[in-house]
Amino acid sequence: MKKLLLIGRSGAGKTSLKQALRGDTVHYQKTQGMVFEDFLIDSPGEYAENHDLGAALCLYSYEADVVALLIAADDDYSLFPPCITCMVNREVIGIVTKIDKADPRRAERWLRLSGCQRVFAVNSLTGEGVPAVLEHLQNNKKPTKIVQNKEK
Ligand SMILES: Nc1nc2c(ncn2[C@@H]2O[C@H](COP(=O)(O)OP(=O)(O)OP(=O)(O)O)[C@@H](O)[C@H]2O)c(=O)[nH]1
Ligand SMILES: [Mg+2]
Repeated sequence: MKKLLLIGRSGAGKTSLKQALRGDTVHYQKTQGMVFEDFLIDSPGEYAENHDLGAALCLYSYEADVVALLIAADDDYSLFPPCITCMVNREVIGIVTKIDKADPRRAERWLRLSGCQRVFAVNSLTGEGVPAVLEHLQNNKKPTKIVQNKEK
């Protein structure tokens, strides 16, 4: 299973998605610091909302195989600037959360503008869309190792 780092503003639904991905009961729990559990790394929304802490997220991405940028379907704005995915050297996927609350297409467009080529849509409360994220983490092959030619 590839390790996933969840990034998004406070209330975007990162912890709820983490709980749904782990098969736990989804319940509200404010994230107070970086949380490492199994194949998931959960971050507090404040990291994405604060410029200096945002830089720390780039460093945490080294702990992950895949980075997920989350935007809720009913969010009024996106925190993520265009083409931001190049700031990390990991695969970056987009995840639209709370698809039960609004049309997910606007959030999906923001995520694509930020550089996410693959965008998932989930409702963590019902589990809709969650298996597709799990499948992506299972199926995704690890990057090919660069093997240097041995000198003769
Ligand atoms: N309707 C609906 N509500 C959701 C969904 N996902 C999360 N929520 C609710 O959104 C609120 C915030 O969710 P969290 O998962 O705590 O958000 P977070 O991104 O972890 O927030 P921080 O820990 O503050 O960074 C909670 O009340 C959740 O129940 C969803 O898919 N649908
Ligand atoms: Mg949280």
